[in-house]
Amino acid sequence: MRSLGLISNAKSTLVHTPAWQRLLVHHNDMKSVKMMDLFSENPDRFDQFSLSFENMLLDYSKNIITDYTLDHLFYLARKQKVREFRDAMFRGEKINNTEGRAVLHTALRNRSGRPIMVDGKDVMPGILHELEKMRVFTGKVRSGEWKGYTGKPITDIVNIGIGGSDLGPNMVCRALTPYADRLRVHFVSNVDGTQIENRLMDLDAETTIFIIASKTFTTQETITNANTARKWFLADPAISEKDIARHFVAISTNSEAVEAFGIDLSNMFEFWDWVGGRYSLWSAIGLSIALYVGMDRFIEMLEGAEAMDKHFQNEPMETNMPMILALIGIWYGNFFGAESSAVLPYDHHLRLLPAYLEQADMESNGKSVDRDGLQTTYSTGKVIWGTEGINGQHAFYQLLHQGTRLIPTDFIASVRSHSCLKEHCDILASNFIAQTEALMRGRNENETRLQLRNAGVELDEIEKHIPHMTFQGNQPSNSIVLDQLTPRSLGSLLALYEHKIFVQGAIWNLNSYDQWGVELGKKLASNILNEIKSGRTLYQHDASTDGLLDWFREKRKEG
Ligand code: G6Q
Repeated sequence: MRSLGLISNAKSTLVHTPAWQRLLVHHNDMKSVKMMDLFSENPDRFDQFSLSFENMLLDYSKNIITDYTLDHLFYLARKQKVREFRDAMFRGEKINNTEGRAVLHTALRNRSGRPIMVDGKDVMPGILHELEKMRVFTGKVRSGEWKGYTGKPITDIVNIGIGGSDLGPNMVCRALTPYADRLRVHFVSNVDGTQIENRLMDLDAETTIFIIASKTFTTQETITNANTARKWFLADPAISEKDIARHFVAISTNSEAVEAFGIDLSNMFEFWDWVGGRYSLWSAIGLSIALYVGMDRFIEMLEGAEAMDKHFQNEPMETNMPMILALIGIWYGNFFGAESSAVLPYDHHLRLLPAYLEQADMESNGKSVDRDGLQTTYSTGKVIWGTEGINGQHAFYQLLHQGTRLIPTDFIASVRSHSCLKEHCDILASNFIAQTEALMRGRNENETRLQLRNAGVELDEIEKHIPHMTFQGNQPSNSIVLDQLTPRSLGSLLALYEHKIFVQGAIWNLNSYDQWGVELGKKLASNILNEIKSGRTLYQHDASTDGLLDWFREKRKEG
């Protein structure tokens, strides 16, 4: 295993390797190639550059790639020992080298009974125990057997968490809404009091359970919101501290802090330091999901993810979906200079997926020092962004079609919608397919001229319009098509992206599982909080920071 490096300011030599250099040369040959020409030359291009996994299709033919491109990328992956590194992760080796931790979200969905060892101990019994505890608890709450302090069954669940303890469960609950049957589930993450105030306004303390989801149980936003929820709950004089046990549960790795907060340890669901926050929805952090759709559905989601894990482990690179997606991303980011990549789900239920993937990808691979402590001299994680595709069409797609940047896109859709409005489904599907076609085809001058002529536009007007109405095209996209969005297919889709992120991190030789970059802001915020509360300047800042602080203090004084 690669170890923690000791050299500072030294640079990675990745870009000087023959594998990288080959790709640079190949890029020179490919940079002016038009995808439309590649399709004209090869009628089998779709078959050649598409893959299926269970009922999922990945069409990656609308990319500026040939067989040679992939060969060069596979060579890079072999040289970077991606497969060896993958196997080390699945074995439970401590590949999170800066924190000395294993990375085992895959163990959370290991349904095979195979032991997985960390520090000489099999982690599977603990995982199965927590899953069973989740089954019992969710069964009781969902059936109405679990009663609130006045004896009424529970109707509402509020998950209080942030980042990895919020984005995953929130996104999955929205994605699986068609499977929800009994309970309403809400998410509070922001320390902006408006969010929790608005949420509590509609809730009844008698029938609400709060899940305090925090791996560390020290996160300021979560603990502040949890305290506010507890105060709100205890506001009624008829409620006593002992009633907390029926209305507050915790999910954490930190039992002391949970107990200190006043939550009975029998109401605590455990997970482990080898589960990264942004990879934790498969653990008890997914409790809100299991309450919402039931434990059987939650397990189906784990099984879908496990199936993708096996695919990732066992398929050769040439037919390995996460590998292919990752390598195509490297091709654009490192050789074409693409700075961002858009995720565009054509499925209303997947509307939170872009936000979830922003964290999963950018917190994992937004790094400029490699795992050996060497400065990267190449671009790493791209900016990931997006929204529901169909809404985006009426907002930012202009830039995708006619802007100055290359922005590779992932289009995601389901063949069978959960909506029974057929007309809507057909329109959605046609837009999904048409957009990838339009991005690739573009429209040349002659086509534009013809269209304007057919529309009866005057000749001199036509020439004025042409520069504005031609599209260069050649904008690449991947299309991922699910048969239907189910717990299983969602599990596979999310694992696909997790492994894509893993492969890219391995190629760039990053530790994708730490997040030191988020620490400094937290530390400085704590200093400034002291200064806001005390009204005194306690730390040295720059003029801008001092100016902002004074502005806040003065304006607050003014009332
Ligand atoms: C995820 C990050 C981060 C984390 C939150 C919440 O990988 O570490 O998003 O999940 O900061 O942390 P806690 O769960 O400890 O409250």
